[in-house]
Amino acid sequence: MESYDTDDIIYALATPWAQSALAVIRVSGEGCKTMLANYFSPAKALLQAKNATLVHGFITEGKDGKKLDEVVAAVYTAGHGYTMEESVEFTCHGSLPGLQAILASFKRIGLRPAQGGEFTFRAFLHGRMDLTQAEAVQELVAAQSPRSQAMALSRLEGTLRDRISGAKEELLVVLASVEVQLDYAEDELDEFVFPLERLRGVETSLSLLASTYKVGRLYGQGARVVLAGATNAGKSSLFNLLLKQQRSIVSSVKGTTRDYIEADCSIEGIPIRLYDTAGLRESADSIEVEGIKKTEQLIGQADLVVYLVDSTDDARFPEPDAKTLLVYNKSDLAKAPKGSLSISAQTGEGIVALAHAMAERLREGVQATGDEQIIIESERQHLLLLQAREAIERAIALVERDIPLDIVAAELNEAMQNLGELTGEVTPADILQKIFSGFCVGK
Ligand SMILES: Nc1nc2c(ncn2[C@@H]2O[C@H](COP(=O)(O)OP(=O)(O)O)[C@@H](O)[C@H]2O)c(=O)[nH]1
Ligand SMILES: [Mg+2]
Repeated sequence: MESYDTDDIIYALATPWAQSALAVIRVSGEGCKTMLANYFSPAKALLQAKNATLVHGFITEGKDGKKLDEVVAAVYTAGHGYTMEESVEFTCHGSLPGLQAILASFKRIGLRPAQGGEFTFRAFLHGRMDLTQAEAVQELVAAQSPRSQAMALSRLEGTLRDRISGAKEELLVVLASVEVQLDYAEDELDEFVFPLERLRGVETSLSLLASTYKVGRLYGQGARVVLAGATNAGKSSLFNLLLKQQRSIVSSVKGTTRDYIEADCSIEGIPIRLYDTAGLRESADSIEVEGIKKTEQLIGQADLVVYLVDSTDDARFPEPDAKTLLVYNKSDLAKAPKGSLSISAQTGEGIVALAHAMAERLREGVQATGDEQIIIESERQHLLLLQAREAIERAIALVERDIPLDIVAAELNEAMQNLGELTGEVTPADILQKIFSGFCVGK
């Protein structure tokens, strides 16, 4: 992947490549208004447009040239708009031939097609947002559940950025007092009292934030749920029933019944990837053996296994572990043991309770803490929060053991470094590139 250039004019279709009523093409970079005015009618209207104004007109192939589309251009001058660069956003008709002609024309006149994440990268570079907000843009676009969409929107507004800034300020106060102490010989100052409570406050705040990762991940990235059990237990019936009942937002079914089938749905707001697997039983059939191997692999990677038992059969089944939900099927034919989860994949009896039990099991131990509205879902952020917290814990331990202050200061600086990486102030260029180039619209 090439590294981003930041002083040329870039363009991209910001909406999906598909027939639609409207489509948006973005252009950003110094001088783009003047450049585009040569291919716009009325040219003067675009040239003279003030910041954040709309201009109605036509994109053309050149002065007096062929009209390519009738559009509305939203114009931003430097220091404004999404990228904080001079930029124009064309709302065009969502006609594929029309869009193709415009995009080809923009390329021909020397604009550069933007790479993934490049507009947001420029927005970040120009101080429009910090790294947590830039990441929130991608998380917002990619959100699979209303809850994760709301959490991303809150981070985009800067709630996470502000929380981290607050922690950094506190840390800085502690560091400053330590450094003053280090700058003067001990006997020159009154007895130094380390601001331990202040440091513990920062530690608590970072701990709380890090602990929200489990919730954020559950609602953001969702969970893998595997339907397992003997052949004929009713796995495929349950699979179909769950998909129908839970109104899958996206449903991508692939694979074969011999292997496994997967589909996406949502249960109580948790995005679920559901797997229907081959029956777990002894077999000599080589294709089936392969299927069973796959099933075992899927179970290994699952967040939750719904193990179906045929109530009409006294089949053996595994001792349920923490991630296995034992469910008795065919309640219409036979009674399940008392107190067990019992359903009929045929009549639908007990399915709502099962879906709830699945959601409850997935949420176990991942409840958000009280008023904590800021929830993180990025593994990168989680890791840096943990590292910062650990450095602070080490600093606290050193202070408690009366270890010299310069060693304490080194740990505090380490924590500052971690938090600076989190918000993007001191994030290495290659990591930035990796983060932004992972951004994309649609799939
Ligand atoms: N009566 C009854 N039959 C069921 C129920 N669930 C599944 N079946 C039947 O059991 C057979 C095996 O079901 P299937 O879903 O293919 O099981 P799988 O092999 O585990 O995928 C089919 O004939 C289903 O119609 C149920 O709850 N009640
Ligand atoms: Mg089946």
